[in-house]
Amino acid sequence: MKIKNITLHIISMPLKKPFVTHLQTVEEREGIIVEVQDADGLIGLGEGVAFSTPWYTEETVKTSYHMLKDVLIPLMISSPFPHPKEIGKRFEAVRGNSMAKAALEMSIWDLYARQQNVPLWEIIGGTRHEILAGAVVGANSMTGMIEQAEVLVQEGYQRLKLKISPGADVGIVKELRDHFPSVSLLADANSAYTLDDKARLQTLDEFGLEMIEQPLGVDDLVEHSLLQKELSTPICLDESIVTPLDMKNAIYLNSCGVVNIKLGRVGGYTSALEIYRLCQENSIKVWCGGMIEFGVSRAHNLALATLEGFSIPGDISSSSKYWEEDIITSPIVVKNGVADRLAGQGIGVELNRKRLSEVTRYSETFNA
Ligand code: OSB
Ligand code: MG
Repeated sequence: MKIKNITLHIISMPLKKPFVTHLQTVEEREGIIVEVQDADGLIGLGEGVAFSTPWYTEETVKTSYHMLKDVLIPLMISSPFPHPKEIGKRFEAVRGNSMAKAALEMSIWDLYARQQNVPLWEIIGGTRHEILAGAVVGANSMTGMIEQAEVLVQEGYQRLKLKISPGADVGIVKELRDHFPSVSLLADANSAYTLDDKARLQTLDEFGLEMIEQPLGVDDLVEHSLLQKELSTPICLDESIVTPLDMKNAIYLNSCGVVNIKLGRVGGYTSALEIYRLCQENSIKVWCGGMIEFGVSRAHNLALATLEGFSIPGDISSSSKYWEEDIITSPIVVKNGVADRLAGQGIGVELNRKRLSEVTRYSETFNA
C-alpha cells in the first residue's frame, strides 16, 4: 500500500450530558481523528479513543499523539507493506499503547477497503445486515437513571447497561429490574470491586443480569476466575483483555463467559480479529464495546460487529445520544434497536469538514 501523507486532528466536543462512572465524569470528550491518504487521493479514517486523563486505561490523548507522531507513523512509513495486517504485526514491536496503534491501524484498513472499492465489513468477513444495539445508562441519580432508561427503552435499544460500584449497585439494579422486568440488563463495574466483595456480587445473581462487566482488577484474570466459579451471572471482561494472549489466558483460566471487544483497547483489527477467533473457538460470547466515541470509531464498530459472532447487542448508539452534531456527514442512527451496516466503501462514512474544523484544536500533516 502506498501512503502519501497522514494527518492527525486533535478534537474536543462537549457531551450533551455528563457521562458518569465511579472513576470519572466525562463532560468534554477529546479525541484524535486520523486521515491517511494514498497517491490517488483516497482517504482512510481512524480515531484515537484515549481520554484526556488515564482513568480507563493508561493512555491519554497526549500519550497517543506522541506515540503516533514520534513512533507509529515513522514505523509505518519506514518500509512498504502489502496489507493492513502487516501494520498490526509491525506495531507489535512497540509495547502497549493500543489506542494509538488502533487509531492508525484502523485508518489503514479503511483505506485498503476503499482502494478495493468495497465496504470494510466485507473485507473482514462480516455477514450481519443489522447490528444489534444497546445503550448505557449513566450513573446519575436514581430518578435520573430511571428516566434515561425509559427513553432508551422507548427508542428501542435491545439492552441497557448500568454502571455500578460498591454501595451503588444492588439498589440500582433492583430498581431498574423492578421497573423493567423483561429488559435485558447488564452491569458494568469498571474494576470497582475486589474478591472481598464476593458476597455483594453474589446478591446480584438474583436479578437476572445478562452479565457483569469487569467487576475486578484490570490485571486480574486469576481472581476473575475464582469469582466466576461462585457467580451464576456470566462475567464479561473489558479492561482485562488487551491482547490475544490475555484472551488465551482468560480461556485457560475460565475467567469469563463473555468479552466485549473494542478496537481501541485491543490495538486495532489484527488483534481484534484474533481475539474474536479465539472466542469463537472456545465458546466465549462477544459483543462490541463503546468508548463514547465520535462517528469514525462508531462506523468502525459497526463494521466489526457485522461478524457473525457478534450476537449480543453492543454499546452501539446513535450519534445523537452523546453529540449535538457528530463529525461525519451522515450520523450513526439506531432504530428499533438496530443499526444498519453501512453500505459505502470502507467504513462507509465521510468527514463533515465544517463540523470537524469547528471542534479541531490542533492538526498536523506528516508526509510519507
Ligand atoms: O467501560 O465500557 C466501558 C465508555 C468509555 C469508557 C469505558 C466504557 C464506556 C462505556 C460505553 O460504558 C459507552 C458508550 O460508548 O456508549
Ligand atoms: Mg466496560
